[in-house]
Amino acid sequence: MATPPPLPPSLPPSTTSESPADFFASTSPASASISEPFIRDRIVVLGRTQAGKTVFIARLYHELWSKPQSWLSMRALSGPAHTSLMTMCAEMANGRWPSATLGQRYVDCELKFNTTVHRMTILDYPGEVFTKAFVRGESDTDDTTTLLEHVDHAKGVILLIDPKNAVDSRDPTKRADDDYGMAAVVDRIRKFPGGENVPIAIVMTKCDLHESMIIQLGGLKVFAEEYLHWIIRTAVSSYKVFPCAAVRLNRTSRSGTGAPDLVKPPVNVIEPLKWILEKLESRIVKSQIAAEREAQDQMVTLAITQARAIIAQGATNANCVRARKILSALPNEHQGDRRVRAFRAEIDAAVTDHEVNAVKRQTANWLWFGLAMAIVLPGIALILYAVFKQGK
Ligand SMILES: Nc1nc2c(ncn2[C@@H]2O[C@H](COP(=O)(O)OP(=O)(O)OP(=O)(O)O)[C@@H](O)[C@H]2O)c(=O)[nH]1
Ligand SMILES: [Mg+2]
Repeated sequence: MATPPPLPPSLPPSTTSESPADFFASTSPASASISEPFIRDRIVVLGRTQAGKTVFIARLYHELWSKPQSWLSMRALSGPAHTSLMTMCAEMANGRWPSATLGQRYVDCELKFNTTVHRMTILDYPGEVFTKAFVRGESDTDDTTTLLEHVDHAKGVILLIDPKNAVDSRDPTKRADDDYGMAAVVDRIRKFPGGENVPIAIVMTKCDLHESMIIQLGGLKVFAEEYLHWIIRTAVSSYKVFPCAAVRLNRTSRSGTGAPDLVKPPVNVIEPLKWILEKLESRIVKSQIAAEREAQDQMVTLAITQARAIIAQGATNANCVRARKILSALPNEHQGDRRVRAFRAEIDAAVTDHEVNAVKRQTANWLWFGLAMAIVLPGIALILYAVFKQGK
């Protein structure tokens, strides 16, 4: 088996801070989503006509179905969709590329990544629909409405771009699909609710054919900055560029030098999906940690509020013991909490105040008693003296 040609390494996610240009016209969410909150529940694959969508999708599915990894597997949610994807691969194995997609094709799959299950909607539709929706701005036809609805619900996106088209398409209409059209997709995702951080994998297809062209043009990073800059500027962050060869050519095939070869392993077919899933997973973990912190924070707040209410009734010894008991009932990790420590100090101060006040009160009582005695006792003595004198 021939070894795969080395491909340039993928770009690291950008850290550019330029804001996306306010350039694209597509700003209204699709149909039903207008007044509803955006539920981002699917991963979508998009590309212009002949970008390599069908080949990429079929190979991705075939790889994950026939060689499921312990951490990643994929299953079409309908039998006919599964058969269709596997048949396409079988045809490629027999030396035939799939024919151009005619009708719209939406394949719903279930992805299991580690312990999380994701829904993945694969959109394989004729490139014309993409042009209509994102270049011509026709968003009210049936096919474009469905496409836009999927885009508006995307939690991860794979954009497929044939780099050859980006470089030498002399037809500005064709070229617009890849720069203007793709940037419009990204712009739409970023501007709509929850879209700021949707991971966008920019996959350059057919890199087995275009590798030398990319190297000649300065390598992947320079190429991406030169030819994909509108997409990258609009994405701002949370994107990554992958050079991909989904199916390579069999140069010795009897059915022609351009026949597909399914024996050679693909390059970067699973990786874009894995990158998206990792991003999503790390966000789930982060939000779980944040939710846990929030819950613990509330628990501390509640304990302090209860203890404060008790102390407010009077910082007596009994009340202070009760308040301290409430704080001690908090889990160990919260005993060192800044607010708990501060409130303990408050209780101590309240106790001290209470004790000082008690001593003061007692002293004042004794003083009053002394004063009263100083007045009353001489009076009594005088009375007794007067009575005694009269008796004599
Ligand atoms: N060498 C090579 N050629 C590819 C690869 N992927 C696609 N191709 C070529 O590109 C052609 C178009 O690929 P498709 O996957 O059918 O493209 P598509 O985006 O589905 O096109 P439409 O259905 O017309 O929108 C194929 O017939 C192949 O000749 C690849 O990974 N390597
Ligand atoms: Mg197709």
